[in-house]
Amino acid sequence: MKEMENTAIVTAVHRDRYELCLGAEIVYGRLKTAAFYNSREIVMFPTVGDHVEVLRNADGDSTILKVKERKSVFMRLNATQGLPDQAVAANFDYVFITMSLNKDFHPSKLERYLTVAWQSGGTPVILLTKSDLMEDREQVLAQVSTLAPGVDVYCVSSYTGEGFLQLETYFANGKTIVLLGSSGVGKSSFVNVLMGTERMQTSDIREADAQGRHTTTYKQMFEIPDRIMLPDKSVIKGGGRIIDTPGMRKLVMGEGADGMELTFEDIEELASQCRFSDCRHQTEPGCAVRKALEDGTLDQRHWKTYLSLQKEEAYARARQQVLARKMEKSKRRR
Ligand SMILES: Nc1nc2c(ncn2[C@@H]2O[C@H](COP(=O)(O)OP(=O)(O)O)[C@@H](O)[C@H]2O)c(=O)[nH]1
Ligand SMILES: [Mg+2]
Ligand SMILES: [Zn+2]
Repeated sequence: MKEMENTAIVTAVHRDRYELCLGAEIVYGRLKTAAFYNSREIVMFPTVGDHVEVLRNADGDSTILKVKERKSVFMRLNATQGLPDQAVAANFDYVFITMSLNKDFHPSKLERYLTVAWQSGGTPVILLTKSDLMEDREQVLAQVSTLAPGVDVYCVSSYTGEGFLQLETYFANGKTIVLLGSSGVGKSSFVNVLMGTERMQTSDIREADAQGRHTTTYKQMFEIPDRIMLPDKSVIKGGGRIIDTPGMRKLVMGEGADGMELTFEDIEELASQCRFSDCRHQTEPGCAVRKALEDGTLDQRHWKTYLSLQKEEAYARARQQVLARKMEKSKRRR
């Protein structure tokens, strides 16, 4: 038996077994028990996109020793109190926020996705899907560009191939895209066009499943081929990787206010004009936010989204502090 230490990328997670891309090979790995389960410290468990240190085993499953530091990540709230939140996807460069224009488009949803995307460490890009069903897109496009200044927006259709050519710039070796969006907006169909085959199940198939089985927990990273053939048989340049995941609903707002600031620049700007620097925008005199709400220059709905996201952020920070304290304690016990 020959063993070697290497760095691999996690491409899929199946219960306790991890699919790993090691150089040009696909191998499988399991977690080293002593490093992950018997550790007194809080450890990061691998997720799709993670770079991990592995002990390569030529005869069977390799051993995952450690998760390397992440450059970007989406976290999901852990239902069990006191346990760390779970990573959903990691190390992506672009976050494709997907919303289908026929049913799914809501300004507050877009603001929430944008905030989560900015905080993740990736760069948001907006994909308005199912453009073949869309009759009047001008109004929505105008709304999107006000809500997301400086963010690139594309209308795409996986049925006709519209919009894919403009996305060529994001398909590049060494770059990874993650899809963010509600179920049913066409994420898996999008991946299937890039891959040229039905790599991900789409909801058509799921609905046809007589047993009503749920395959929705499936997440995977794919290598995008160098050349992509669109439904109209035209060919565009591909490259890089894409992560499709169905579990992007309960994403947690991370620590730090960067994402909030970028999505709610207008509110931060107003708040800086309040008479008191610690104004809570309630009953304080000289409050610029309340004035703007009263005269209509600040949209009520936009303000409400901001408030609810801010609460979550405070919550995330409190959680983080509890975990940090726990970690400190466990270190001192050693
Ligand atoms: N008209 C139209 N329907 C689409 C398009 N992309 C996906 N769909 C349909 O939308 C449904 C959900 O697609 P799916 O890819 O499973 O969405 P996901 O849940 O985001 O992965 C399926 O019935 C698809 O056939 C598109 O570009 N145009
Ligand atoms: Mg899907
Ligand atoms: Zn104020």
